[in-house]
Amino acid sequence: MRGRLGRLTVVVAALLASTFAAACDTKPPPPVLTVNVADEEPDAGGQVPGDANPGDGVCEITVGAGDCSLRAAIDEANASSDPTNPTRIEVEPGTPGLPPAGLFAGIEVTGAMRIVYLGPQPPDILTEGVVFGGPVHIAPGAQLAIEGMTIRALDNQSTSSPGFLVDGSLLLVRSTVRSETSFPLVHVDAGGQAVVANSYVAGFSAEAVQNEGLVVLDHVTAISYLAPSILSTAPGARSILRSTAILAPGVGRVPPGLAPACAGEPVESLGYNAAWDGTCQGLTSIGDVPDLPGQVPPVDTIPLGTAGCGAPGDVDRLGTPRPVDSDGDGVAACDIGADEVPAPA
Ligand SMILES: [Ca+2]
Ligand SMILES: [Ca+2]
Ligand SMILES: [Ca+2]
Repeated sequence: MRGRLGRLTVVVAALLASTFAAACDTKPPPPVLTVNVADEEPDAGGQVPGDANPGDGVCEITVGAGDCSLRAAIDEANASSDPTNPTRIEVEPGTPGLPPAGLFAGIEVTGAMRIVYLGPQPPDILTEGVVFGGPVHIAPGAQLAIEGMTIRALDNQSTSSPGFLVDGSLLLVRSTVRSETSFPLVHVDAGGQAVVANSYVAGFSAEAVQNEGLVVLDHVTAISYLAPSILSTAPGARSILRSTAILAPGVGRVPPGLAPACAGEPVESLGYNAAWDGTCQGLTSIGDVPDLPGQVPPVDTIPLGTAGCGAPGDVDRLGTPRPVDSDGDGVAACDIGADEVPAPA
């Protein structure tokens, strides 16, 4: 058991290192594209205006105007990014239409980029956030990181695809991402990988995460409403979980549903995971709660210094430093899932 956990820890450490590499390496700063206008609504053909001249290092829909939408920034990054130093796309709070009304149709990611929302997440995640009107496809070899964003994946076109279709690499950090479709929120193909950390992922009437490749969930809260399962793992795929909660709907404002937590192959646990109904095989490591009574994860179950709790930069979905003394017993410890429960008043 210790050897298997050791190897898993190395895998997760390597994947998470890529998450935070920008803060501690000696590379030159990445190119930065700043989004300053909202995306326009798709035309009748589902097309949204993009970058006027991809590859010139400038993000603008109109030559000389500097009007940089998120769509245009992605176009420019696709054409000019360096996979060893991904382009940073900054979305500032107050950008017209972002959030809540930013909307764009299907996106093809072929470069390497990190989209960062610089403001706080909107308070109402059920009605606010950036709207993706179609699938985001991450091509083989491409990298998409998303940090601090609230995203709704809507099925408002003739979409018949997951919110994120991952053949390359997807990284979600401190984000809130949910589907309003009958397709999985995140589908990882064989050869693709997704790392989700300190984030909330919700499927609607399909899986939150449908895994045929490699998936790492670290401090994630995953739910689906009415789905075959919340997390499915195909034969040959690997789902590695740490400090993650797979919950029945009915938590907070989410309406009740019946989605089983897991389907398919057993998950691989690095400890401190919780699932609501006992369907997640493999939750046998320290701190795992495979059949969660009451469907609400217990708080303060991850001791300081364990499983990354309290490590430098350890913050929850909303940016609150961990750990918090969530049960008021005088000892701060980390909670399972995306959010650190505030200290009792
Ligand atoms: Ca350009
Ligand atoms: Ca405590
Ligand atoms: Ca806590």
